[in-house]
This record gives sequence, structure tokens and C-alpha cells, in this order.
Amino acid sequence: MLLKEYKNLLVTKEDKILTISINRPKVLNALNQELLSELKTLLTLITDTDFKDLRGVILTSEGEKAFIAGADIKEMDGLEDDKASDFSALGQEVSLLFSKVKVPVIACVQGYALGGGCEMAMSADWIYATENAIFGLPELSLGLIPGFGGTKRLAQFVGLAKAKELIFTGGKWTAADAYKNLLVNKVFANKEEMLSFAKKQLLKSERQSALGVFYSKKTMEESYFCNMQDSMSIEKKSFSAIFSSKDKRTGIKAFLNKEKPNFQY
Ligand code: DAK
Repeated sequence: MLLKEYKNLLVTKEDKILTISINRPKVLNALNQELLSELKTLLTLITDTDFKDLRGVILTSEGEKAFIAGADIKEMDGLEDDKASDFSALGQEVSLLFSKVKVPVIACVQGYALGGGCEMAMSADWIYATENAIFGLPELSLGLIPGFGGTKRLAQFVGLAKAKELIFTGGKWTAADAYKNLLVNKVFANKEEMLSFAKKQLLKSERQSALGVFYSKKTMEESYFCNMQDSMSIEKKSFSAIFSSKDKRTGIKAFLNKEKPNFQY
């Protein structure tokens, strides 16, 4: 079901890891509405997929030069003013769907991640990059502003002042800058090393309770912008939910018996 043919995406699955590769390399993987609609369809299917079949998702792209060079500027040129809100809504919907996926999602970035591309990367749970990666939100140079959640998410990753500086000045960050500013978790010499490390990290969750990963992600997403008291309430709700699970009994019993847990939720 997940592995059906898409015009603008390559989707593969190995060891319960699903890899989504954006596939419009001739235009540096620019995001047009057709591609975003395909991503929406695929991510909706993924959010309904159980941990038994899926332990992690990698978002990457085809071609050496770019992860995604932004929203498709040629398509935007022909976009009527009253359709801008639909376009923004579609991009935002796609970016929000990543947070609903029950397993970790890692963006693996090589080359340009600009505008909507940087915003898509920031929609993942975390970002890895190759040394040649370039990040930026250059929308202001086109007379626009970021429209797929970038004004919020960049500040979430790097803090408000750094985010304002990058957006207002149209600056570009190398992978090293992005790592220093906490936008990127780790930098790699090449794509193969990056993908192989991402897979290893995702497969570590095989040894964790998948239900624990799901509840941690849900709790962290829901509580990030809440005050401490509301965050505690959200955590308490998730904690109570997992406390009555089979995984909790399995994990505690295995520890007490000095055995390896075999989590099945
Ligand atoms: N859209 C469409 N085509 C693109 C593209 C893009 N974003 N980026 C590159 N291409 C195409 C080029 O036109 C070229 O096509 P051909 O001429 O060969 O047909 C091909 O990809 C190769 O690109 P270049 O020849 O330009 O390659 P270079 O190595 O010389 O330069 C570059 C690479 C990444 C520096 C350059 O291509 C570039 O500056 N690209 C644009 C980057 C950019 O400005 N990105 C931000 C896009 S704006 C909103 C919703 C969303 C957004 C905003 C508002 N609402 C509805 C409110 C989001 C906006 C954006 O993302």
C-alpha cells in the first residue's frame, strides 16, 4: 500500500524503515502542488501504519545538488492571489503530518535546503546533513515570507534571534553553521554515510518500546509550547496510558529477571 508508484517520490522499504526520496532533480526537487499532494497522500497512509510494520522514516532526495530548492517558483508565478492560502495550507498540512507519524522521521539533507525545502526538513523529528548542505529561508528576496511553517519552526530549532537574523537577511548557512546553531544534529562526509547512520539510529528503536517512542513523540510535540503545568498534565496522561500497556509489564519484568525485553506493546 505504502509502496505504490508516485510521479514525484521514490518510496522504498527495508528492515521496517521507509525511505521517501523527493524525485524532481531537474528542478532541484522544487515543491509543486502535485508533489505536495503526493506527500500528503503518502504521509496520511504512514500515520495509519502500525509499529509492527514500520520503525522509522527517512526523508531524503534524488540528485547531488539539492535536497529541495524551495517551493516551485515557476508554479508560484502563475498562482492566483486567492490560491496562495490553499497552497500554504497544503504545505503546512504536509509539514504537520510528519509530527503525526507514530515513528521517528529523520530528514537527510544534501545540497540546497532552501525556503520550502528547509521548512520540509524542519518538519522531521531531526535533521542530518552532508558537508555540502546549504540551509536558508530566502523567501523575502522573492517578495514573500516563509509559508510552510518556517517562521515558527526555525525559531523552535535555533532560537528567535538567530531565526530572525537568517530570515530578515536572506542568509545561507553551511552544514557547519547549521550544526553549530543546532538546526542539524550531525554532519557527514557523504550521503551513503548519512543514510547508513540514520538507519542505524532508527533501528535502535527496535530495542526500545515502540509504544514508548510513540508516546514520547506525541507528548513532546503536544507540550512544546505549553507552560510547565500544562506540559506536566500532558506528560501525566501519556505516562498513565503507557503504564497500563503490555510493554511496561514486559520491560519491568525483563529488568527484574535480568533478561532482554521483547516488546510487543
Ligand atoms: N523552483 C523552480 N525551479 C527551480 C527552483 C525553484 N525553487 N530552484 C531551482 N530551480 C530550477 C532552475 O530554474 C533550473 O531550471 P532550468 O533553468 O534548468 O530549467 C534548475 O532548477 C537548476 O537550477 P539553477 O540553474 O538555478 O542552478 P544553480 O546551481 O545555478 O543555482 C540555486 C542553485 C539553488 C542557488 C538556485 O537554483 C536558486 O536560487 N534557486 C531558488 C532558491 C529559492 O529562492 N528558494 C526559495 C523558493 S521560495 C507560501 C508558501 C510557500 C512559500 C512561500 C509562501 N505561501 C503560499 C504564502 C515558500 C517559498 C519558497 O520556498
